[in-house]
Amino acid sequence: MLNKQYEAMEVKKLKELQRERLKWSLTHAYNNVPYYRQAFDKAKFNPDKFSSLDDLKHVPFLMKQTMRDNYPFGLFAVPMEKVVRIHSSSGTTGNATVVGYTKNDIEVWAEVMARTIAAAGGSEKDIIQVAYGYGLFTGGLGVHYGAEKLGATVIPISGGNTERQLMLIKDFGTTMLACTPSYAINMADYVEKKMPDYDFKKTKLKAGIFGAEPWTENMRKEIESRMGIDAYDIYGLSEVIGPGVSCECSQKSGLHVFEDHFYVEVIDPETGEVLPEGEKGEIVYTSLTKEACPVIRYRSRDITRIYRDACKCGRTLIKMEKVTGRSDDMLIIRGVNVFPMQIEAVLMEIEGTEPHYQIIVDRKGALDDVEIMVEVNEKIFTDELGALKGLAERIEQRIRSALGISAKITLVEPSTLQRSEGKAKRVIDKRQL
Ligand code: DLL
Repeated sequence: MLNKQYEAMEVKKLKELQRERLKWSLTHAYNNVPYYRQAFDKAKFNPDKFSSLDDLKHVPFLMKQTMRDNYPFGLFAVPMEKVVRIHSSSGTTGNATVVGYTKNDIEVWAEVMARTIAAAGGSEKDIIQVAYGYGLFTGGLGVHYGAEKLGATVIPISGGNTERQLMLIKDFGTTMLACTPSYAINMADYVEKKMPDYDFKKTKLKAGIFGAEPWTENMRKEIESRMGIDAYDIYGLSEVIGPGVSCECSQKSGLHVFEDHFYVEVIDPETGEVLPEGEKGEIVYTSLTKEACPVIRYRSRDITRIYRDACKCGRTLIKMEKVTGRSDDMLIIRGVNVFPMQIEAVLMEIEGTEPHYQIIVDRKGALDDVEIMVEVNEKIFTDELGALKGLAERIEQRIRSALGISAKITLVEPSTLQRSEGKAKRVIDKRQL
């Protein structure tokens, strides 16, 4: 553990620290950002009177739309001369939002990312290949600064150029890989198809820190066995800081939230009601130390639950469950709520399918129509037609019984679907609702 003082703080003390920092953050936002001043006034919330964590429930939520309405710098709480960096979200759902960082914000970000890498077993002895994209996306530079702060050696290769990635892993003795889980699978596929002499197990690669998109336990198993490494989930969002909001530890069961910098609540996405710990809902973030772009009760749309357990790693920080979907990428198909991850989980359990799929939703007349394109492995594909048909039927049945929807399954040859070097695009929704 990199920073025992905060990561293993006694919970009572931690809550007291959060209360103090929250008061500062609320006041800072109120005094410096017109949006917060108006929103707090309207809700009759006076930050001077804030006294317990529980009071936060009276504060209005910050919606993504408000961030967009204030494009580009309308929610900044410091003058531009204090802002040393700008990032922007990848805009998976609509327009990108813009965030800024002061020197101190960058320092905090490096700290939480250094802790993240350490939680995955990293230290100054490691050589970390950063294959997240560099640029406005927070993945590349986020991991980069964290790795340098830890004292590790950074290979800032950014995303793409798979053959070169693989070559550097071998030649530079990379020990840790940082990229999206879908890109990790993409690398493993590349080796299988194009580099028969390459063997991950003969390289020094021992671990990966994967995130920026949802991925299942089965996908973890697949990455771990094909690359011969330990795969850790890391999570974050640009609006809150970037990667470095939460991460898995050696236990790989839930992601510890860096609660000394971020306060989390889970709410019912329909009513906005705060849910008790352990219940599933939408996670909401409040920054405790951020200077340039404080976020107060930011509705992330990510669905998870939070809980505190006695983790064997020694951290006392609250955990969040792996994020398996967003309330805004939930598909409603003929009235049934479906998350792409549920489809992935079914596919990964069926022998012969590959973790590459695309869900195409369309409307035929008045009804939703779903087609799932699934890649199958070479062996199945070269078998006789009957085997393919049987497989498609099995997938159809499993999807029907697990999710309650009927979908047309189209099996396609290996390597047909477009590969991603960053976040994978799983859903094409052609419905004009
Ligand atoms: O994706 C930050 C990041 C970079 C995280 C590298 C981890 C590694 P955004 O582009 O703003 O920021 O997208 C944030 O991506 O609200 C989630 O819906 C999703 N997401 C991020 N990490 C995970 C994860 C970065 N580990 C949005 N599991 C978030 C599931 C994730 N979803």
